[in-house]
Amino acid sequence: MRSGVVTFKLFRLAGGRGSFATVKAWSVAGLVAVALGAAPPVAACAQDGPAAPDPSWLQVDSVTKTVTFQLVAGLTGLNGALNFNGFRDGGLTLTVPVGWTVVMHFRNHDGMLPHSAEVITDAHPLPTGPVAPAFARAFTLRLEQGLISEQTDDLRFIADRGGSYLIFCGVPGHGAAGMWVRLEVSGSVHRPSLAATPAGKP
Ligand SMILES: [Cu+2]
Repeated sequence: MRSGVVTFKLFRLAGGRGSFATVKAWSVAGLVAVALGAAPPVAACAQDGPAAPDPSWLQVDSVTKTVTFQLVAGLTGLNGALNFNGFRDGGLTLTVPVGWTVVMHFRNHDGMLPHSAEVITDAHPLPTGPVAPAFARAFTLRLEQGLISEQTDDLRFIADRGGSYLIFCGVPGHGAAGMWVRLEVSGSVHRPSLAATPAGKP
């Protein structure tokens, strides 16, 4: 009966994502899960990206009020690598106190596609390409063309206005396809944090 469960899950995934590569990865994970006697839902969680953000992605200097974030485009194969740090569609939120300096060390880990990043105002619908950044210098070089595999660039800005923002890939079509996570600039927190959050439209 196990194989029946796995087949159902693969079918459901194929309908939801429509990605052959993802389905293939799932089928392997499912078979491994069955072989090990693990429950398929555990494998399902693992395939959706890290269950929790890696603490090493965030460095906090409370003296200079600077938060440094390792922002990695295409860290995993999730969503055809259209993800930041393995999260898509707002599934990761960086929260910083108002007035802090934010440094994002951007790196493109995707071996196939170019990517970029910019901080933009939360928008409906999502832009189809680059838009004006919400803060000065809150964008990478070659915002529209993207940086190629293993290229890096830094975003550096002062989060001087509270609100809800998106960390968005400016390469046409990527952001709208889910390549964005969230930045919250809050007047009611005293320390930056990074957390998995419900994925969905902004
Ligand atoms: Cu991209």
